[in-house]
Amino acid sequence: MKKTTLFIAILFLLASCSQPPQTLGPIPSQQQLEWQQMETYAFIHFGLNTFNDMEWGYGDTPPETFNPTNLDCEQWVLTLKACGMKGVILTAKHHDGFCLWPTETTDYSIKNSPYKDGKGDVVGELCQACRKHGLKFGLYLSPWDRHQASYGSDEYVALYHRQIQELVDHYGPFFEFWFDGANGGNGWYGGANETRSIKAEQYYHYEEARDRIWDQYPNTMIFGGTVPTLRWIGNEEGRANSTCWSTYTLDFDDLNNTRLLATGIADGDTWLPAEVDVSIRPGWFYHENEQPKSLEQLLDIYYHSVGRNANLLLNFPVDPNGRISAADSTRAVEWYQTLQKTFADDLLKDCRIATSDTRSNHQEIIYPFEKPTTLSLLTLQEDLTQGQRVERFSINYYRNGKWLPIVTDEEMTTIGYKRIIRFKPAEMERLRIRIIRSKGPAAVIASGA
Ligand code: FUL
Repeated sequence: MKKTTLFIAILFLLASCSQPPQTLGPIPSQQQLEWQQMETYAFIHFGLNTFNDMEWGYGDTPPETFNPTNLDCEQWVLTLKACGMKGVILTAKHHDGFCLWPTETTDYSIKNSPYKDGKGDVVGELCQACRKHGLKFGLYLSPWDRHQASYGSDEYVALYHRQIQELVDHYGPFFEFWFDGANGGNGWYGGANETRSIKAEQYYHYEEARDRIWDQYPNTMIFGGTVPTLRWIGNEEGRANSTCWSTYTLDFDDLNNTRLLATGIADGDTWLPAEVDVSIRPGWFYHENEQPKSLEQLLDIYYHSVGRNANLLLNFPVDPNGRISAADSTRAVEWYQTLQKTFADDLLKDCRIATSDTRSNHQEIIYPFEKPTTLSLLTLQEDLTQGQRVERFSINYYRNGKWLPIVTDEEMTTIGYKRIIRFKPAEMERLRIRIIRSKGPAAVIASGA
């Protein structure tokens, strides 16, 4: 029997005797499961800000300044594929209101830029490149628009919905659609130069916005607004909490509670898995004086996102030439190859599971090694079709006649889709994983490195 299957079988057996496993609480939809399996995908922040050294354009920057001379969406896609990204989400419109596709809804678009003499369409070009090279495609369309005179009125909401409709009609399918959370404040607003505040929860009619997308592409995951199918992790530093539930409550206040967003809600009534968004550089947009994060920082980000039951949305700021810079692509490929090497060999794969100890009343599994083996990483995964169950576990190793705890800073609480525990390298004769507390019988698989 294959090791992994055996582990599942044993854990169910220990805890549930003859009862088949029951679902406890929310479980993911098929679309949420498939999304979770993507693990890593990219953000691209590109627009007027790129050419004006800004993060949040005010809405009055001239479209003529958008002038990439060497733009190549295939270069983006091939770079992202080389660092293991399964999809890409582009800022079709950021808060400044400038549209990267030739929209009918406003003149504040690529049509009035020198790029391809106004005939360019970055959304379309990236969409094509993704299709050609097999990368999933997604879009970010900022609800907040600092350019539009009508922002704050119903007229603007209708315009925003028309923009969604155009994008759906021309560029789908999308694996994910972002309704960004930054909403209202000061802006140009057609020359008004004022501060406008709205109540996001009601103002944007998010249900209708979502339905426009789902009418044609029902498998699109939704970020933000009042109707999300995934949740923001609550920070932009690349870090989920070590306790990270995929369950939550769909209450608008909770959706803005950064402490809860990082941990999830153990008894939440909705499956709402976490996404960690972070930029490879300090800014979301390109700034010449910024450098990519170090390899160590990127590895920490991976272990603190994918390794803590969250997906990783890693941003690449495209430069004013229209390229992902060599510094960023070199670093990201190095990062991906390091991870590939680290996880190439599963050191548990040849273990014959010989012992399972029920005396403690815990679900547990012991891996005896044929010869002393050094491990420093353990990957655990729950079968999410049964929901997320494990609340506490422990990892021990056997050496010279004694069981010892592994040495790690990680709290050993939740597992979820994937949990990677890094620990001080330890040579061991056996490894023991014990499920100490769980909402029900847990189905967990493990691999080691
Ligand atoms: C935030 C925005 O304000 C930032 O500019 C960036 O787009 C980030 C991903 O989301 O809410």
